[in-house]
Amino acid sequence: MKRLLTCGLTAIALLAFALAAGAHEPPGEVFLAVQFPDTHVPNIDGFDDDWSAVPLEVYAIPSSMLFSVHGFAGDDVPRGGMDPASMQIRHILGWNDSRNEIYVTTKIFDNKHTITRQDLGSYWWDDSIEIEFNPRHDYLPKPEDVVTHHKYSFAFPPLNGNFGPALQTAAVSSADVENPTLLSNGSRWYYCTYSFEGEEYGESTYIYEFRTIAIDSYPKPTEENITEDQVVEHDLTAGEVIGFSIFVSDVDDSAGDADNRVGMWATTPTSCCHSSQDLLISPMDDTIDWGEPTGTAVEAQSWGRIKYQYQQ
Ligand SMILES: [Ca+2]
Ligand SMILES: [Ca+2]
Ligand SMILES: [Ca+2]
Ligand SMILES: [Ca+2]
Repeated sequence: MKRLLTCGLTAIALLAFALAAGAHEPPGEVFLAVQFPDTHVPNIDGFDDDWSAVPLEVYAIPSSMLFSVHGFAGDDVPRGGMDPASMQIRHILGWNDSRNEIYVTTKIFDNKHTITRQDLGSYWWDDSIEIEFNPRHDYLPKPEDVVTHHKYSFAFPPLNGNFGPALQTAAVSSADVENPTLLSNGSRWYYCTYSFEGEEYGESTYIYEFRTIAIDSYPKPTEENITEDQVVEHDLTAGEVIGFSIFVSDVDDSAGDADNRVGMWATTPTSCCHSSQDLLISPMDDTIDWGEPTGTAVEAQSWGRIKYQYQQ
C-alpha cells in the first residue's frame, strides 16, 4: 500500500480501471474520491473555492454522466440527457484519512430554485439533494439487523427551519426506520451547508458542501433511537472501494401540494436508494498542486465566504 500512497494520477486511473471489473452500477465504472491532505481539508462553508486544485477531468461527475431515474424527466431519456437550460449539475467527492471523513461538493444551475412544499417532511417535492454512502460496500440485499446504507437528504434554504425529513434529523438509513436524532446536521457525524448566486428562489447556481464521518453500521432503531456509542465507524483506507449514490431532484413550477418533479438526476442508472455506485477511496494524487497550507480548516475564512458576508 505504501507504493500506492505515493503514486500519481496515471496509477489512480489504472487502479480505477482494474477495479471496474467488479463494479455494480453502472457496470464497469468506478468513481473517484480525491484524497485531501491534512493541510487542505475543505472548510465546510458552502463555498467550493477550497476544491479548486482538484482536476475536474479526473474527479468531477458532470451532468453528462448522470441518469434520469423514475421517469420525472420523461421516457427513454439518455444518460446526460438533461436540458441545460433547466438544470446543470457537477459533483466532486473527496476524503481525508486523519479525520476519517468523506466530502462532497455539488454545484447546481437551476432555471428556477423552488421551495414551496406544504408538507415539511416531503423534501423531495422541492429542489433537493440526497447523498448516500455504504462504506461497508455490502450492496444488496441490505442486512436485516444493522443499518449499513446511510442517507443524507437536504432541501435548502430551510423552510420553517426544516430542510429534510423529520425536522432536522436528515440522516436516515434507507430502510424506513426512525431517524437517529444524534445524527443531526452540524453534529460531528455530518454537516451540509450551501451558498447561492442569482435569485434565491429563481434562476440561480447553488453550491452544496458536505462532510460525514464514514459509518460502517449501527443497529436498526426500534422503539428507541440509537445512542452514539452504538455507531461503528468505518476506517477509510486508500485503495478501497465503498458504495455511494447522489440524487438531485428538480422542481420548477409547483404550488407545493404534490410531487411536481421535472427531473431526478442520479449517479445510478436504476433507482433510488441504495448506494450502488463504486467509489474508489483514492491514494494521494501527487499531480495535484494544493498550494500553500490553509491552516486549520475550521478557522479558515475563504474568499468566497468573505465575499458572501459583504453581500448580506
Ligand atoms: Ca468550502
Ligand atoms: Ca429546472
Ligand atoms: Ca484510515
Ligand atoms: Ca428547480
